[in-house]
Amino acid sequence: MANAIRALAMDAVQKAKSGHPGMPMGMADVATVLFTRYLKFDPTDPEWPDRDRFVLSAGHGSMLLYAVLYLLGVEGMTIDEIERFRQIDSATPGHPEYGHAAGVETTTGPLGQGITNAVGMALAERILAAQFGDDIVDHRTYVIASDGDLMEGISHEAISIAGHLRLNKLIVLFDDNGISIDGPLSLAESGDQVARFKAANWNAVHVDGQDPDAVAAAIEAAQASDKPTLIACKTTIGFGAPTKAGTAEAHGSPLGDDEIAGARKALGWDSPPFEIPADVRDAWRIAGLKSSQTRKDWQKRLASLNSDRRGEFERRVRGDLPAGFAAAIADYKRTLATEAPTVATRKASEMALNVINAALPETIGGSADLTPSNNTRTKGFTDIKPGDFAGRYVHWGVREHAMASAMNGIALHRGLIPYGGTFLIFSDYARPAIRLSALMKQRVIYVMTHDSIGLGEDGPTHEPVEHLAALRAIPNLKVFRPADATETAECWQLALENRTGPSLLALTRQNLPALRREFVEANLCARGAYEVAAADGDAEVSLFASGSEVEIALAAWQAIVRAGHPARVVSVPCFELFEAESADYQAEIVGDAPVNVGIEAAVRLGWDRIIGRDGIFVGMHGFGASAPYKELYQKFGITAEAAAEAALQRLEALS
Ligand SMILES: Cc1ncc(C[n+]2csc(CCOP(=O)(O)OP(=O)(O)O)c2C)c(N)n1
Repeated sequence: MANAIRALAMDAVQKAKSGHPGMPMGMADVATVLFTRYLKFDPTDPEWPDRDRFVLSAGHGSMLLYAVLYLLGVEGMTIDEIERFRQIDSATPGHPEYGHAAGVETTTGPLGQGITNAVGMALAERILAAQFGDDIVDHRTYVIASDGDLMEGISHEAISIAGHLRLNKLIVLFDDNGISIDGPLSLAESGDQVARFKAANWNAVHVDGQDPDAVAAAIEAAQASDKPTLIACKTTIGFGAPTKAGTAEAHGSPLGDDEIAGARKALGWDSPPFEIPADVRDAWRIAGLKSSQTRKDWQKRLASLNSDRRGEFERRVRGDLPAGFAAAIADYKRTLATEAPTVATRKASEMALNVINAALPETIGGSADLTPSNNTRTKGFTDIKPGDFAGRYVHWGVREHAMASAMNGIALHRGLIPYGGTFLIFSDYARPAIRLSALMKQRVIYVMTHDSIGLGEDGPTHEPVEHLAALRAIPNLKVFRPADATETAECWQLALENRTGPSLLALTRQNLPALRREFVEANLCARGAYEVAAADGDAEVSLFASGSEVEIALAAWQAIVRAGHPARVVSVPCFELFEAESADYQAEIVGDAPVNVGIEAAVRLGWDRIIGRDGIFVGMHGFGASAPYKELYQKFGITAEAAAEAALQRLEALS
């Protein structure tokens, strides 16, 4: 049965003229033991909520996963798709991508992400079990990880948080083959992974990965462990290939016709490419049926819940927000309109979260050790602790990258909506995972405070300048920068309602006055940009700003109007939503004033799309500095006076 994986992998890579045969051939025995004997998975219902999750963290070995899904009989994973490995619009892309084929639980390929997604999945399982009971939620998360996964820095973050939280239903099968791309691992690594995992509070063992019984015994021991488990499986990369096995040459290129012929001989496999002997295929298909009764029993247990509980579980898995959520936000906005608080948007975010977390039992908050700064922990929240998953707040520790990647795992698991905080500057430390949230279209919400030089005294190491532009460049990520408490509530609503991608809220440390003082039921941030001050007559100047700079734009507007020139102000809380609007709406909001001014305490990149190449930009041109924030705004010339003066000078030059 394992040779079926090997044959499909080497033949598909050969046909595609690219790909990675070595890992699937080396790990074929381990995968066969796992999928045919232990993984709780039903090919006829691959989305079954209580299935075990399997993550191929070493995503370059994607043919291992595709071969197994085909052999088990997962709908859509046909032999044609295997033959179309790595071809356009196939279900079998170069690295596994979420959404192309049933049974692919997450997108992997950037090493270290998969194992960290799996930590999030294992955590989500425990949280949901605490909420719905073990009768409804009780599954494991298995990972195949490679040397590369474990060399990546993110793996340190992932294993330490998993060990700390005692995620004992997480089982990592490590392909301990001693080979990476450049050659033997000894070129760049001399650590002891088993010792490392043990030090991180894991159970960790060595096994012979080519011995199915040894692998099975290790999995059974792992299932009984009260800690997460690493099983270091000693394997031979490219197992069966006569000259390339055990060498880096088997890693990432087709073996070639002669080598494949030799491997067929060595493995005793005489079927032609893409043909699986009937007895082997039948054995796989029968193994695929093993969880069918378990799934039916689970469905009976779900059906026997009272209708409210069942309805709630099903709603959570579908990802619908509860009825009444929009009304709760509207009520809250009504209060804000009366109270008109002057608050930092990070504080406004906490205020919004108090309403949101009360209305949505599915939110799971957290922060990478900046809870009091990010304001992410709300009234009534209790902490998730080692072995105790009844709370709704995760202290991720100083692990931004793992927080983001594990939040992807939580979102992919279904049933929960994760949000997590850090400083906007440290979005760089989480960026590879943020990009994957966007690629995988997952509802993950990033709460990023201290969003400009407005953070002040901490200085240029902590002051983002290029980050908004860099984040706006990620396709399918919505970057929100609200200007007051009402906009913050609206942006939170939009983030939660955005079911097909991540959102990031960039929030201030410094206080901001209330911009919106009248209740408007509609979510004005939903179109990305809207007029907050109109011109009296034909505008000569249009001022555009986001977040904390809207206040500056309004003060500049007053000065320009006082000088006798009609002007208007547009708040731009979300570039991406604005660009999704009709050309008519965009033209109306951009307007046709002879002078456009953009104000944002960040670099100009991206603003030309709104203010035009000849627009005036009032913002940052280099790094920040350390000082009380009002002095920094003066020093860098991001003031109402500077903006008004630049606009008036330009008007004069044009006249
Ligand atoms: C973050 C990241 N860096 C680099 C790569 C490119 N890459 C793919 S596999 C690999 C290492 C291969 O070694 P190993 O992980 O041991 O896999 P094996 O050769 O055993 O299949 C590298 C560097 C990647 N996929 N992700």
